[in-house]
Amino acid sequence: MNQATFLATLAGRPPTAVLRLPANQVGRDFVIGDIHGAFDVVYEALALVEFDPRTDRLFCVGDLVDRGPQSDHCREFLAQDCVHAIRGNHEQVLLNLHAHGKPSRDALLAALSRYEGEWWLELALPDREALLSALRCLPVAIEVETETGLIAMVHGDVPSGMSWPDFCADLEVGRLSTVITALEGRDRLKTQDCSGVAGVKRLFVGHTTVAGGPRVLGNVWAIDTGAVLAQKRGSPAYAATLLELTATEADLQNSRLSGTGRRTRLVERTASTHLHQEQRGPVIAMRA
Ligand SMILES: [Mn+2]
Repeated sequence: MNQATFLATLAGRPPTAVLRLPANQVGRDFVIGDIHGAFDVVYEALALVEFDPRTDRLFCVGDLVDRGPQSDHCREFLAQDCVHAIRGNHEQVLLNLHAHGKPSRDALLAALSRYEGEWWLELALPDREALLSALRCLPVAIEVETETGLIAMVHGDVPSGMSWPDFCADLEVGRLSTVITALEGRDRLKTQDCSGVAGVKRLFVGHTTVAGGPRVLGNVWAIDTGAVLAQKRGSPAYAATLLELTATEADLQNSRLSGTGRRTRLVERTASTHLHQEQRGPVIAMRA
């Protein structure tokens, strides 16, 4: 996405650039890496941790669509109260394409082929409109209060050396260079920059697929561990990663691969896993 293309999206700026949420007093908070249409892997992971949609929350670091087989489930997924997602560059591409009404067929085909988004063509027009409305509401970043401090997430990156409060201030005024880094930056991963992000306890990012589990760089955890690749290829190097927000590095070392073909990596807080067991009661599946 070049800057000229991106300018079109200023019309599609989210009503809330940075979503700020209070601590979850009644359940657990989880975050999952890029989904890319692999929703059955997500539901499998949630079942493995006995996710309770009445009390638990699921955060997503963006790129819910394209590449995988179930992108058309995105709207139904986002409509669940327990799901809190930010936008990734793939969502932004769809918004860009439709920023000025119906795109030309050529523009649509070129972008969809580049981003493996051909599923879009199969959607009925009202469903496209409904999904675009949902995507427009996705914030660029989320921050959540936890008992260990403020935990944040963004799809791409925070510019190197920029603090979290400065980053949020930029997003709120729509500063283009910062928004682009938020959606598709990956310099920190490329350069293995461990300097971290000041002003926040931990930052989760997606966008850059890492093999062999999450990568920790300072207080930044890169958690796009290739859910869709696990689903499509069954390669042991890739798995969907579902973690409790406050999991520790020790928990990460003790994470386990589970589920069909061991395509899910679960990182649960050993100390808190059973803390709310009695309160949770019977588990309700998010989807039949
Ligand atoms: Mn991405």
